[in-house]
Amino acid sequence: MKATTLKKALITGITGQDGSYLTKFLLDKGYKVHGIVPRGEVECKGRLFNVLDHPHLTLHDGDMLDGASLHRVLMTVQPDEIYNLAAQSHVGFSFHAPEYTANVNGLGTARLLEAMRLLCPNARFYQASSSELFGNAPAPQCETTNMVPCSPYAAAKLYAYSMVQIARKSYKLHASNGILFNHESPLRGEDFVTRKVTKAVAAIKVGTQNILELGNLDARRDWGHAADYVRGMWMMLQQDQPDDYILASGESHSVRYLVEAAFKVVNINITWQGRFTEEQGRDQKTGKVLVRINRDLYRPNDVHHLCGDASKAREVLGWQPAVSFDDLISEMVEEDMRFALQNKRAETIILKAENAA
Ligand code: NAP
Ligand code: F7E
Repeated sequence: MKATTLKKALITGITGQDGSYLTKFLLDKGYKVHGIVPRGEVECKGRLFNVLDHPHLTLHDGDMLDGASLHRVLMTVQPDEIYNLAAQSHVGFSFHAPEYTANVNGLGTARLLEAMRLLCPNARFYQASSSELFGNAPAPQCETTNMVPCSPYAAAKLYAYSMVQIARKSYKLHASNGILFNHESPLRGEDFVTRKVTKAVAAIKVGTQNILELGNLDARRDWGHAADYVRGMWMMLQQDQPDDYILASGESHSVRYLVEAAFKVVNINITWQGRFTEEQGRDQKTGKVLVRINRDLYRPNDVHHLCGDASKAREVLGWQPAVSFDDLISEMVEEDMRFALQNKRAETIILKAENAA
């Protein structure tokens, strides 16, 4: 019987939200998955907890800031597909660390593309591009919309996006940009607004937090589920020709609406009073203030309205999202409720033990 060789995928940013969903997706498809982990830090692997022992998963030390480490990994693995998900991915933080963000997100991509060109030019390359590239270009945004970055994060991602197109045109590399609109999940980092909200809603419901502080409530985003979006990444690399595609739900909501939707999952109705930085969200039943504005959480420059048109991905790839906004928020709140109850139980046990001592 002829032995079949499994395809090899290499993922940078494997310990992030998308990295963990993509790893599970590719392992289920029968791939051998290799991941690059900066600093080899064990505690960063938390999101991979349910696949860490999988025989087809291998982690390698490597850093987007260190070209030699990327060369070493590519030489060892010789991947068929490369998914470049590694980034300093927080837009707000990029205003505090513009140089670092440019180095990881921008130059890091150039380093990886150059390593691929030299060591495995027949591999296929996916670049995690972002709807932030469009800045405040009018919605809906599609692949031909003007890109006007509003943050150091977006500027660095625009450089990476361009380097992918340059590699494709100059060296005929199979390199594609996925221009992904916001996608979330229970594994979303706690500094991003959806997870910050769902975590706070759960903690407020179980009584371990009193209030949720936010910045710009008027910003509108097109939020989908990470599981749908990693499927789209893979679909792009299965095409004969490389290209750039938007993945989006086509629906947008304000941060204010997100807050209302999340509290509704735990049967709290929020009513709003006051304007601008004086605005407050109260529990309709008790009148208690549960949400207030913190000026420090505003960004020096924000993107007001992102809403994507994913017609090209629908028509060419046959991609469409399966999870609705309401189901996404319910899943996130329910998962955070489980954590919040666990934490509360643990705190009660510790308190009882301390009192008994
Ligand atoms: P994430 O959770 O922040 O994950 C980022 C990953 O990059 C982490 O594993 C992180 O590892 C790794 N990383 C950071 N600096 C690195 C370095 N110097 N070398 C190697 N790895 C490094 O982000 P995500 O939400 O999964 O997003 C994945 C990618 O898609 C990112 O490039 C992001 O910019 C882009 N994107 C995300 C969205 C979205 O809505 N989620 C939308 C569009 C585009 P450590 O945690 O150990 O530092
Ligand atoms: O902010 C507003 C904030 O940080 C969304 C990244 O994955 O998606 C993500 O970037 C909106 C912004 O995501 C708070 O001002 C209000 O208008 O959740 P976010 P993001 O900036 O859209 C894109 C597509 C990426 O590529 C990025 O990698 O919410 N907002 N109050 C707040 N945001 C945060 N984080 N915290 C607040 O307290």
